[in-house]
Amino acid sequence: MATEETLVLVKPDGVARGLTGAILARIESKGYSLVDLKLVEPDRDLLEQHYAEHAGKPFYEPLLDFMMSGPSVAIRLAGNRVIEGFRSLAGTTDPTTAAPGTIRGDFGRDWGLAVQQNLVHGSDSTESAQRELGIWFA
Ligand code: IDP
Ligand code: MG
Repeated sequence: MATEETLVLVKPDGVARGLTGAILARIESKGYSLVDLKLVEPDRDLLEQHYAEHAGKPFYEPLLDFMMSGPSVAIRLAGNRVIEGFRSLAGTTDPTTAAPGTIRGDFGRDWGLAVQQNLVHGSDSTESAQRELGIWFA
């Protein structure tokens, strides 16, 4: 099987709370390879492409505002089965119920906002990974 790549983002809440290092440590400890990494302040156009599947949902506008509230760290991450492996490290979407031991479960909580601030993004399929890497690492 060819080595896979995924897009990981440390979202603005993770960067603002100083958790980038802790999150990168988990990724590196798991054994995945950092291929490229940069601090990005995405504009609305980039985020509309990235989150196209969520357009029209109640949390869509709050999500875009949140993602424009500060820089994110974008990571091109490689390894066999890294797409599902990073999603497993991240935990489920809602940080309140994400399993302890996961990034979202250990570092996240409900802040009473319209959008779940859940620290990280990870692509959910090979198609999404290729599409999203093209957007963030154009
Ligand atoms: P994922 O990041 O776990 O793949 P998605 O369903 O793709 O979750 O949603 C994208 C992002 O939108 C989530 O990470 C979260 O920040 C936000 N989000 C998703 N569902 C909700 C919701 O029901 N309420 C508030 N925010 C949400
Ligand atoms: Mg998703």
